[in-house]
Amino acid sequence: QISEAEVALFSVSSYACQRRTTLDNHNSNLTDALSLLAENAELNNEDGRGVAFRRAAALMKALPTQVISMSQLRGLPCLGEHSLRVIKDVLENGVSSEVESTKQSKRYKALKILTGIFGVGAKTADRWIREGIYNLEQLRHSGQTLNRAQKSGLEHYDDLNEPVTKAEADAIGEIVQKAVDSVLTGSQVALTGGFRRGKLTGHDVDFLITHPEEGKEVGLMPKVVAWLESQGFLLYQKTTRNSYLESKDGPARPASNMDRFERCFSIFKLTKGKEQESTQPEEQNDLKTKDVLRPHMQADTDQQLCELSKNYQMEAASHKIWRAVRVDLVVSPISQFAFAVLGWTGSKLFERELRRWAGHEKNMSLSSHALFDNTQNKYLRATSEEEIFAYLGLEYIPPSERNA
Ligand code: 8DG
Ligand code: MN
Ligand code: MN
Repeated sequence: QISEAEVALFSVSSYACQRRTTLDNHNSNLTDALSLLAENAELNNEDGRGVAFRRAAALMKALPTQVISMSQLRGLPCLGEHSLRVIKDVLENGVSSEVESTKQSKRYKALKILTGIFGVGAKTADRWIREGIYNLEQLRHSGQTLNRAQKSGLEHYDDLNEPVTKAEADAIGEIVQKAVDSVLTGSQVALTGGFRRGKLTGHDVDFLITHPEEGKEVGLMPKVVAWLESQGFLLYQKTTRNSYLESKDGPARPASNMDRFERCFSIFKLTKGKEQESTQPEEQNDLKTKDVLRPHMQADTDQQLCELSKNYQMEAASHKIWRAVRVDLVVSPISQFAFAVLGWTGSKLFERELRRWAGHEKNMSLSSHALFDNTQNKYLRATSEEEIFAYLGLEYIPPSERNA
């Protein structure tokens, strides 16, 4: 037993953008529990509750040591009644009963599986569940109409749910750089998202593209995409043009946290590492069932056919020399580049907290395009992230410490 007096109290700022959050987390038992409840809330379109759990999880992530007693949490911000209940449960029982029952619920499992399909959000998954669709098998046989993204997402489901490694991110970075160099010399590519924060894996790879001469970047995305397509690097792409200049409601106040850059959501076809490449010739990738079902193997019953088909799939998967990877490409004019880099580096909660800080504490509006000072009624120009933090009156936090 530790006495009250021996317990170290933490002093932590209330906005995540005032804190340094590295990847080394001393309270993953607590943050895992809170993050799962946050995710569940988001999957059920309960955004307020989702943010509350995210903020609580981020606070626990920022603590310098492991929490062992509730008394250590006295006076800490961001911890609501519900989050405290969950933390108490984990500290006392090793697990949270609410987390355990959520994990086991049929609805949560189905929401996870269905939203694991690229192009499927919480709303679509909810509609499918109400129609009795709980898994991929049922979805495939349901006759539901899928859009282009969802078809691609279903086709590459396993690959896209397999974490992307830093080595894969770098390999894709080289391809994107090559594409950009081929269509407009002098263009620059920056790795953003989780990999810029030092994460070792991610669910996708995020890139920001710009050109040092303002205006040269206009129309760049379609050219980059065309090049990638011509080289066979794209399994799927959807390009959206820049809508920043045409908007009436003012650039610093986008409708949501979606920005208006020219962007491309894509699925890359990435050739696997060299060892595999040299031992597996390309044609083997397109094995048909009949090629794998050796002639002497006769499938007499459906069950045998199913068995053989499973063997084929396993064999085909082991021969596969490429994998599908989600890639986000964004083009920014150089004048907005610092804001774009800051906005696309994340984490999502860090970004949300930066905007909340700007609005509530500084009467400013921050977006991935610009910073507007509502008091002075003017835009504040910046060419680096450091300058933006300075305008906001915040200590500079490097990307590796934005893992809130
Ligand atoms: P992960 O992929 O490694 O799992 O994590 P991540 O890299 O942190 O997450 P992400 O979902 O790829 O998002 C990366 C950053 O990009 C994050 O800060 C949120 C931001 N982002 C979007 N969409 C948009 C958008 O439409 N506008 C802006 N400004 N930022 C966006 O994901
Ligand atoms: Mn990412
Ligand atoms: Mn992304």
